[in-house]
Amino acid sequence: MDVDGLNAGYASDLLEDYLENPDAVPSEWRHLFESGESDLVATHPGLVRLLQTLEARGNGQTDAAPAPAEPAAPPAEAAEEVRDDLLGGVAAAMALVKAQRMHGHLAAHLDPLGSEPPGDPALEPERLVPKLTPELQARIPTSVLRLYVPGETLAEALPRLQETYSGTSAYEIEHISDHEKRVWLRQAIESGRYRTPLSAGEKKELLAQLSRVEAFEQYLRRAFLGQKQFSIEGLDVLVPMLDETIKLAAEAGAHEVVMGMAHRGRLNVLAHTLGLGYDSIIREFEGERTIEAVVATEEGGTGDVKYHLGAEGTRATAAGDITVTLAANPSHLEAVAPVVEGRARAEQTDRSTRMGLHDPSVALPVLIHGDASFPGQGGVAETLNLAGLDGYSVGGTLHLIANNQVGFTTDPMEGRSTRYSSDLAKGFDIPIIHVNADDPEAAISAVRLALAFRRRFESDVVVDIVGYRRHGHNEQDEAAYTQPLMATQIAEHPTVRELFAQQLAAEGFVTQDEAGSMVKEVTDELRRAHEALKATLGAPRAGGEERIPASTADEVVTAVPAGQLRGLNEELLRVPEGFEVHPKLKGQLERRLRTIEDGGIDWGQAEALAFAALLVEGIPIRLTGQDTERGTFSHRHAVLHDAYTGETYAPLQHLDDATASMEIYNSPLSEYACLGFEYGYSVAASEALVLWEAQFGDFVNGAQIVIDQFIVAGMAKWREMTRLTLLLPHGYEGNGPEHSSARLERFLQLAAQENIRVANPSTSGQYFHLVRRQALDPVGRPLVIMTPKGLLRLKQASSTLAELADGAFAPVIDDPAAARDEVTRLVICSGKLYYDVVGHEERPKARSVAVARLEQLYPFPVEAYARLIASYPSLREIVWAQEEPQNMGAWRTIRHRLEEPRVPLRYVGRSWRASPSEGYPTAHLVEQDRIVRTALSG
Ligand SMILES: Cc1ncc(C[n+]2csc(CCOP(=O)(O)OP(=O)(O)O)c2C)c(N)n1
Repeated sequence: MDVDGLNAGYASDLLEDYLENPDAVPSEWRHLFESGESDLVATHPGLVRLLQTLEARGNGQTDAAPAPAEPAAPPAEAAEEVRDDLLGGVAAAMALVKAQRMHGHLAAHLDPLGSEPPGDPALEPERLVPKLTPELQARIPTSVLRLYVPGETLAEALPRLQETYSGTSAYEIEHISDHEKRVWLRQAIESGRYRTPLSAGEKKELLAQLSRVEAFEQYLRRAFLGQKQFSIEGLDVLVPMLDETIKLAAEAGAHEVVMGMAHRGRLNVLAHTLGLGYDSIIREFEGERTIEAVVATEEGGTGDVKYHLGAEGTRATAAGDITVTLAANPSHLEAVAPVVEGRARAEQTDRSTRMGLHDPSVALPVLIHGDASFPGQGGVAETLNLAGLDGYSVGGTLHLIANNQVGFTTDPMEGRSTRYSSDLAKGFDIPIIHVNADDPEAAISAVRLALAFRRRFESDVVVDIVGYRRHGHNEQDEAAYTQPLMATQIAEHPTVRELFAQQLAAEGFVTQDEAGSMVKEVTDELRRAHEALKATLGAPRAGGEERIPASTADEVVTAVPAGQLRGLNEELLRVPEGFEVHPKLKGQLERRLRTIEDGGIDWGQAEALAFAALLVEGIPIRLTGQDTERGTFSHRHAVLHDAYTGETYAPLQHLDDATASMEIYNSPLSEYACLGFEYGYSVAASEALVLWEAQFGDFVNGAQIVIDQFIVAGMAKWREMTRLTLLLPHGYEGNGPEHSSARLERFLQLAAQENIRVANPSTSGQYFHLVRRQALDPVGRPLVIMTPKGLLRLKQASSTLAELADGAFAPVIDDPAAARDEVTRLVICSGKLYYDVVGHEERPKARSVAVARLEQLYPFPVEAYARLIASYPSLREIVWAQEEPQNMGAWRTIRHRLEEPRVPLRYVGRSWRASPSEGYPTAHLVEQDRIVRTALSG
């Protein structure tokens, strides 16, 4: 192989690649480097240093002779023989070191049940070329190998290296594309900086924690036979790991640890990590609700099963008190992941500054995943993708995979296509630490390393805790039906507490008696709590149920004085000196100076004014969504781009009198994680107006779990208050089955007990008042707005300054031109269809027809509607007109509200359809025309 001339540069690049990762170069090059026959290898600075050391040693000098600062020329014939023998050996040693770092995990003893690791030929010194025999190993000094484990020669260092990378912990770090992170991790791992042995006191405390964990699970199982507790046993070490996490977070100055997890081990975490009293957990088992029952207006909420409830606790640490929250969680695995991230982000954001100051050190997010869920649920990938984005980063999340090597009854080989549950994280440059759950000291070290990395690089970290599941999926399941071999093995396997007690007894830290009494103490404590509780069961408890405040939306003043709006309008057009807005856009924006005086305030302008007024009133705003900064339909332009430099400027972040933050970000192309994130943010920041915008309303169904499980039900299940606002472009404009419908019917079907508000405003002024009402109403509720597309700039849908400066959001808009006494048919519609009806050629002829708009669909404006009907004395017919098919839109859910005993009600709209809209624009026009004609005269 020619490594001279033109090829030399290429070859030396390859050598560097090889030294970094032997597998990264074609095999013929690998063989060349490992053969020791290449001049290139002989001239490599690191190798040259080695040869000089060896020469010096040959000349009787010491090993400690300093290496030259600059690489010297290759030594001449004197080193020839040594080179033949050693150069290849060194290259092989380097390959071995790289292999340990990259593949050491394949030989690691991660499985508490003792399955044999697969190993890898690259890890075997005897199989390398040349063979790294013990003699050769003893001649290779570690100084040239860039190793951080102790040892002067490879022979001394290799066992340490193997122990480090292939022990009961293992690491996957070499996939990380950032050199600094890789080197930091190698140093941290190999130096053992985070593996300092626990002190005697710490060891005893660790045993005490494991005793608490075990005694708790065993007590509940015996006391409440067959009740679901989703036992943690087999992954007991998770609890001490969380304790270490909390301690380290407090030491690093965090005020809060925000956690999310599923069912597995949750009760144990509630008791021991959050500090919920044993009595409250036992009460749940006894069938009483401890989290005070949720009362949504009249009937009350549903509450939730015990292993879904959230909680908040305060933990005292040497560094001070720290709040620990566990987010309430639906059964839908991993759905809580983005919610936790959003909550953490809210905690980390100072919303009293105009841009929102973000300090990730304030709160640490911790997510506990299942080993089947982590690779299986797509929301995990969406969530991981948020980590590095400006609008979403939380300074790194600690991910703990509670890996019990089974998902319900599904084995890993049926549940994922990758070796490890954690492999997804590799694509996000996240370091992965695997640890055997039966080695509690290694598990504590894993947390220490993980958090040190997070702190240093503000990056996510994954710790894959490999354990087992001592019982079935829950306490009603028999594991041996489906995993018989594993179940037998587990039945014979001592608990981690037993193993650790034996270890500490052997090391002389505790006696077996002391270890036994640790368990007994906890069992006694549980028994006492249970007895005391039994005596109180059934008795009325103090405090009672706190009612959820009813909506006060009608009382909110949303109008803004005209003078103030004029001033804000001008400020919103202000850009820094020298900032060049695109010439075409500049003209469009400057038009806003005229419309504020002459009328024609369109959607984008009304929104900007609503936001600006809120910001000066001290209400923080966060708006995200795909392409939201500009607006999908190019109507918003909240973030301007200098036409020549590309620099950005958001006038809403520079208002003179603003006292609250305006966060605005384009989101990544995700609905599920992004909406979950905003839900979490909005719950933690209940004073803020948090809006999420779909590109087209259709796409919101990618986030259906967030809607069903959190947004509409969070209050009833967990009493979570949010004023999260969804902007969903909706309306039939001939764009086909998608891009037409935001699935209004779904929201209306989910609406009950005033859990959400659903509106379809038809003018920019209505939108202005609606948004402001949503932000200013002291009682927060989620709001779903069907937002328009064509109406964004439609003259008739625009408003005047007076309409913003007076008035309020009207849930129903009457026909302004109706000849009241003559009207026999009242057409009621919502949103954009109104303009199709009133703009139709048939409209002037239909004098006996009035056309009213229903602007708020839920809560249905019962009184306003009754007044509307009563105001038409000659009414003989009410027509509900909608664009959507009969099985979609509002019809089926509000029909009973529209019914009026004296006047027949009729449906006009598309027929029952499997798909929301026609695929052909011409077919759309025909259908739209038919609907309008029928409404007016059919
Ligand atoms: C989205 C979703 N799909 C299916 C289920 C039903 N389910 C409950 S637990 C479980 C297995 C979970 O396995 P894993 O993530 O490994 O956690 P483990 O129960 O083993 O701790 C499944 C499939 C669910 N809860 N959520």
